[in-house]
Order: sequence, then C-alpha cells, then structure tokens
Amino acid sequence: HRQDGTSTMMFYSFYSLLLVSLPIVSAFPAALFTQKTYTTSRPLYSTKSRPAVPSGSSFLPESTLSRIIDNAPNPTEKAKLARDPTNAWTDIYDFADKIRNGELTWEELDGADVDIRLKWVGMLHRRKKNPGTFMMRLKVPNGIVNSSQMRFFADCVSKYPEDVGVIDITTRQNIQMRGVTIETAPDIIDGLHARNLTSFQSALDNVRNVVGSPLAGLDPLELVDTRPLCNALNDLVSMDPLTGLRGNPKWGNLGRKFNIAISGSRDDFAHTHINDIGMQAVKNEGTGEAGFNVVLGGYMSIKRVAESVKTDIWVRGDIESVHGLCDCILEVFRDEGERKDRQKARLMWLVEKYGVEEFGRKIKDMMKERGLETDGWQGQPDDKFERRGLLGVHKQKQEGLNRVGVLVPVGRLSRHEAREIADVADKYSGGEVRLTVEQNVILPNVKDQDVTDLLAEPMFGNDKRLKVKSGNIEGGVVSCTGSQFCGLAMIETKQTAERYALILEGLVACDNTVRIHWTGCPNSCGQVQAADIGLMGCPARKVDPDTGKSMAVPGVNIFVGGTIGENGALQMEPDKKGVLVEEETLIPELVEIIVERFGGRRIGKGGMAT
Ligand code: SRM
Ligand code: SF4
Repeated sequence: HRQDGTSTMMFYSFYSLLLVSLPIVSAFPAALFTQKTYTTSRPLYSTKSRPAVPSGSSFLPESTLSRIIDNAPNPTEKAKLARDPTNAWTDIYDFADKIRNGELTWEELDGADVDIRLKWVGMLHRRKKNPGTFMMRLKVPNGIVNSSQMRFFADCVSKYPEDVGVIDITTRQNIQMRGVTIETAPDIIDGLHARNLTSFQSALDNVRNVVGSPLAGLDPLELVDTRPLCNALNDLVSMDPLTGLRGNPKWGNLGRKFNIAISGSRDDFAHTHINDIGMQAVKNEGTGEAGFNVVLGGYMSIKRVAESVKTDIWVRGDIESVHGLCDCILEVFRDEGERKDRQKARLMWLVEKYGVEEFGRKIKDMMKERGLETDGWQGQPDDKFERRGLLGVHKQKQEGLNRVGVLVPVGRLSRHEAREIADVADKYSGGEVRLTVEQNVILPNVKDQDVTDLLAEPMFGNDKRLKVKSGNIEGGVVSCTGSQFCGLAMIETKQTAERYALILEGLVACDNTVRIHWTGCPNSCGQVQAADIGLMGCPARKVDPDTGKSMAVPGVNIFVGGTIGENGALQMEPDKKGVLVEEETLIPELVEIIVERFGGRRIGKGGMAT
C-alpha cells in the first residue's frame, strides 16, 4: 500500500505480527486499556522482552522504558506501550479495508486507535465536533507546495460535504485537510506519498512540521537558505532510513510534541523564540561563515508559556551540522525527557533540569563525538533592522522577479479557492506556492511584466476573500481552529476573526500592520502571546436580560504587546480578562487598543478623531 507497493506492507506487517506474538510480560491489567470488539487486548512491553524490530518503543533504552513502566504511566504513555503507535502506519490500511468490506465500523475500533494512535498517521479524530471524521495534518517542510499538490488537497476534501471538507493553512506553515474518514484515508496517504508529501508523524508525540523562511532563495537579505535544511530535517524525523519510506520509528516514541524552526534572515519569519529548537541565522564572527545561534525550549501551553533561552551553541548552516544538532537534542529529549507529567514533558523542562549551560555542553560534546564542529554563541548585529512584510508585491533578489503575498483570511481555503491558487501559480509562479506561519500564501518568481495581470485575476476580485492588496488589520489576522472543529475550544474563532477584521477595517485606519491573533483556549495554537493584540478564548459572564441572572458566555482574555522578529518577546499576562465576544463589546475594545497602542486613527461610522 505504501510508496513502492505491497513489499513494504509485508515488511511492516511482519514486524507487527512479531510484536504481537512476542512473549510479553504485562505489568498492568489489560482492563486499563479499553479495547472494543476489533483489536484484542495487548499487554505492555516489558523491559525484558523488547522486540528486536524497529518500532517507536524499540528505540527507547531499557532505562527509559523502565522509567515509563514503573512510574504509573499517563494514559498516552499507556496507549503507546499497549500497542506501538508506529504500527498505525500500516494498521490504517487494515482498518479501512475492514470498514469498506462492512466487517467493522469506526465506532467498533479500539478507542485508543481512533483517538491516539492514528495521530501517528496525522489523523486527528474530531470526536466531539464531527464524530467519525478526522482532520488530516500534513508535513510541508519550509511550507513549500506546488500547484499539483494544491489540486490534490482540493480533490481530497471534495469527497466530503463542503462545510466540513475544507483546507487550513496552519500556524506552522502547514496544511490540514478536514472531513477525512478512515475508509478514504489510505488513498489520500498513497496520493501524498506519490507527491513527496506525508501526513505521518505530524501530531501528538512527534516532531512537528519544520518551519523555515518563506522567502528562502528569494531574499536579498538572506543569510542561509532554509529549504534544504527543512527538507533534511523532515526526512530525519519522518522517513525510515532503512526503507526510504515515510515514517521513522526512531523518533516514533517521544515524550511529547517537538517543534523546530529555522530562520534564514534577521526577520525571524519562522518564530524561533516559540519553538523547542530555534535556529537564528547569524554569521560566525571569526570565519564570516553563515550559520545559526541556537535557542531552545520555547513553547506555549495551558500550564506554562516559555520564551526560548539562548545557548552557547552556534552551528554551521549546512545539512550535516543542522541534522546533527537536531539528532543529538532529539535523542536526549526522547530518552531523558519527562514521561509522567505531560505538562512538564516539553524540552524546556529538561533543559532546566540540566541547566542551560550543562545542556548546551552535553549537546556540543555529542556533536563533537560525531565529528561535527560547533562554536559558541555569536554576536548579533545591533543596528536597527525593520522586519519586512510578506503580503503584497515585493522585489526578489533575482532581477525582474517578484514575490506576491496573498492574504488567505484566517488560513481557511475552500476547495475552489485552493484550485484557484493552483491555477494562478501555474500561470505566474512556475506552479510554486509558499505558506507562511501567518496562514497566508506567497507566489514567488512572478515576472515584472506579469504583476499587473496577476493582480487583475478574477480570483482577487472585490467579491472574493483572497487578496493581494489587503488592509493593515485584516492582513494581520491569525486564528486557530476554534470551536467549529476543535473540542478544546471555548469560543468560535476563525469566522469571528475574519468578520471582526472587516468591521475594524471600516472603523480604524493604521499605517502599519496590526497583528491580531485569535486562539480558542490557553493552548495558544494561535500564538496570542506573540501577537500585537492576542485574543484568547475564556469563559465570561453576563446578566441575562430576561431573567436578570448571571450566565456563562464566550469571552476572551486580551494580550497586548507581544513582539516577533529579532529579539521577539512574548506577552505573558493579559491586559484584560473575560471580555465578551460580542460585537458591541469587543469591537470598541479593539478600536481603543489599536488607536491607543498602535497609532490607529478612527474613521467611518462611530469614528471620532482622526
Ligand atoms: Fe495546537 C493541540 C491545532 C499550532 C499548542 N492544536 C492542538 C489540537 C490538536 C487539539 C485537538 O485535538 O483538537 C488542535 C487541532 C484542532 C484542529 O482541528 O485543527 C490544534 N495547533 C493547531 C493548529 C491547526 C492551529 C491553526 O489553526 O493553525 C496548528 C497546527 C500546526 C501544525 O501544522 O502542526 C497548531 N499548537 C500550535 C502552536 C503554534 C506553533 O507551533 O507555533 C502551539 C504553541 C506552540 C507550542 O506547541 O509550543 C500549539 N496545540 C498546542 C497545545 C499545547 C502544547 C503543550 O505543550 O501543552 C495543544 C494541546 C496538547 O498538545 O496537549 C495543542
Ligand atoms: Fe483548539 Fe485551543 Fe488549539 Fe485553538 S488553541 S486549535 S481551541 S487547542
């Protein structure tokens, strides 16, 4: 079923069989793992009887496995131990076959398969919002896709109803397709692999999409081209070096998610300060060679939000060094990271346990053992640098060529819009489309003489959502998924964010982009702490006009003043809490903030001063 046909299936099926038939000593009662009718209850691995085959758990040292098993594992670790999630890469085909043949329904599958292990295939069950359907998250290294891939995404979601089958550009420069069912997944997976893409290892305890510079190779101010590096890291984590196929079991059992970002210029378009590993492009003071200062541990979550910390590591900007750095850090993270309390299982906690200096020393020593050179933290330029915009038309370093940034409101694309992007990409940008962490797209390499025609394309007409010329408020909106599809959301985000941006455009004028980010809950997938204005969903209260009683309604905590780019800093505390998500309350609040803090001028209806 995989890229090169059934032989691979047999390869993995053989391993799966071997795993299941191993004489395993269970440390936990089988009842802990709620198995339904399809899968049989599988006992946990024991440290004595680890399989000699490449599954996620088989790469864990004895000490790590014992630490997990002997320490009352949390439900996710239990599920991973009961049945290795890397099996999901082949199980998905069996599940789909059985459902198509009428031998099984998705409801009869093991709950842990549906809700946990399929995440290794990149399939996230939307149990609460659309039971039986999945969001499929891909990996798009450096956020670069082509027109044929865009059309494929559109074709995939076209199988599902229009309101469910949509495509989202994510805050990790990535693609998610919605409405996917188990029985249709194998065709999509095969189609992705045939197009050199994958959905494997894109969710839960895996290394997530590797983010790079959306201007890589186009930018006159570029220090390092991030494209080959992102591709190499993508292969490191999601391609089996033994088989050359998608899914690498070596990194198939981490203790938590893991984010990597590489910036190619001083703009830090990749947001290194909120990633577990951030590589900030800078020249080596001694040799003048371009490479990266390494920052570690940035993350956002309900429990804690942390800005990355500086290490005393500089690595060269070549594949070997960047690959080596990530390989070493991942190994320490996988083997030594927290496994019990998932709220403390992100890299920052491990770095702090070691101490930043000691952790840095360890990684440098590991790299040295592998013959890789590093240097200490390199000084950064201190002259003023203005972060550049990504939307609109801009000259490239190549004479006569332009990059054209297109606003995709809140990153949401219908199948029709995805096809329109593919068509204009074929016409003007050699079929290439780049995604940004602001959930927009860039069409690169547009010839000077073609720009006017591109801008006049019907897809950018006044009645359309996608725009090259956008306002400074609508152009800065980012939004997480929110309650339409996400079971953790406290508010609806995407539709509200898009609508409010248009209302604000009519009320306040700004000379610069104001970045308003929406996120439906404190997990902050919409990165509100990094926003100019961050709106985080929370419960609020208001008096019911009919009964006079206080009632719970959707609200937001408002964060103001996060920054991105060079020396980006997070805003950890909200300015205001529990503001109602109602037009008459939230819009005036936002106008006020834009005017007072971001130099906006009131205009239009309700406008006072200018
Ligand atoms: Fe996220 C969980 C969506 C970027 C922090 N995130 C989720 C889940 C999977 C929850 C769920 O099962 O419903 C959301 C899926 C909703 C859906 O249907 O789309 C979800 N996260 C997203 C996306 C799609 C938001 C978006 O609209 O763009 C982003 C997908 C990125 C990708 O392509 O891989 C997304 N999530 C982020 C980011 C931003 C980033 O990576 O720069 C963060 C903060 C940075 C970080 O991770 O440190 C983020 N998401 C979380 C967390 C908190 C992590 C933690 O350590 O606790 C969760 C909850 C969890 O993992 O337990 C979460
Ligand atoms: Fe869902 Fe919360 Fe992430 Fe939004 S921030 S996608 S609501 S988990």
